[in-house]
Amino acid sequence: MEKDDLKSLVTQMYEDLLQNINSQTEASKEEVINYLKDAVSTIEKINEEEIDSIEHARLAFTNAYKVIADKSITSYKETNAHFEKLTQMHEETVNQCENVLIDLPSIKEKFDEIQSHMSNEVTRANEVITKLTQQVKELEENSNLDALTKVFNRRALNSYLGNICAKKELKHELHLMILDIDDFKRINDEFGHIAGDKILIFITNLLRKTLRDGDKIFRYGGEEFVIVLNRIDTEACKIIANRIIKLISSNQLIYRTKSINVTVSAGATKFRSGDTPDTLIARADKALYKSKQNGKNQLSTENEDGN
Ligand code: GH3
Ligand code: MG
Ligand code: MG
Repeated sequence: MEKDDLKSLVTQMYEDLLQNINSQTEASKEEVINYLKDAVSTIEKINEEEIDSIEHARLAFTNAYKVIADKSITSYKETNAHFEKLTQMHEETVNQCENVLIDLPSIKEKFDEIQSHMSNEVTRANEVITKLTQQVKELEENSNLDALTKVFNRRALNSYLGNICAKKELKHELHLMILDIDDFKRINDEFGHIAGDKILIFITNLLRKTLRDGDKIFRYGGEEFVIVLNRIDTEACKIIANRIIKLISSNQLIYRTKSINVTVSAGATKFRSGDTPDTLIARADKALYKSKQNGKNQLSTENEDGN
């Protein structure tokens, strides 16, 4: 279940509920909310300790969304059942009018009763939807995963680098690389924001396929990614970075019959003892700046030995 799917489901539910004014018992409303709370706590558990297992994190994230969606559907079905009851009440009232003299005041009273049931249900349904939407928002805010691309987000990067830099010394070599999509503003302007989003997903899928399990991918900003490469030397880091750059520039993305060419620039640096997350990122950023200055679609590095 993608975020957009979920949002449209929630919107659809909201619209359906408004149209099919319905009854929703207190118990099942509480049930929905509790279920959503469980989903949020699942997401909160995807923390630094589990950061090594992106598949696990992604699965838990997707499952939590599925839980919300399933519960939304169940709640909607219950709502429909209650609505049927209201319709029956309506019908019974009308049927009572047959074969007897119409007692207008008592009929009016019955319709007023149904009317008041209905408006109560609209209020309740609105409350459920408001809370549901809030839970989805919290789900995303508390997660370590980026909702669009499903790679780790900046919050996860901060905690991951924080842990690394807190160690007295690293037992293995570590390289950090920043990737920035070239001319992304122009691409958005030319092909639209949705095409831009698809490019972000396309690039993360490509990165996932290219990198090893131990490597970490983070969405650092809008069109910037940070990749942490463990247990490789600078030469290998350059080979990997150049492979990624070439793969991206040689793959075309077809969007609504138009083919879009995308390139990325990269900046990489090796971890030094005494580095903080800020110094490490600042060096990779400086290298990235060189790549942009030198014409984009390329890698630059920033290392002590000039490599
Ligand atoms: P440069 O080659 O120098 O990096 O230029 P650029 O256009 O890529 O960089 P700039 O910082 O000027 O613009 C970045 C653009 O990225 C602007 C913003 O609209 C777009 N962007 C950021 N986040 C998203 C997103 O989630 N989706 C889409 N479609 N666009 C995004
Ligand atoms: Mg940028
Ligand atoms: Mg850019």
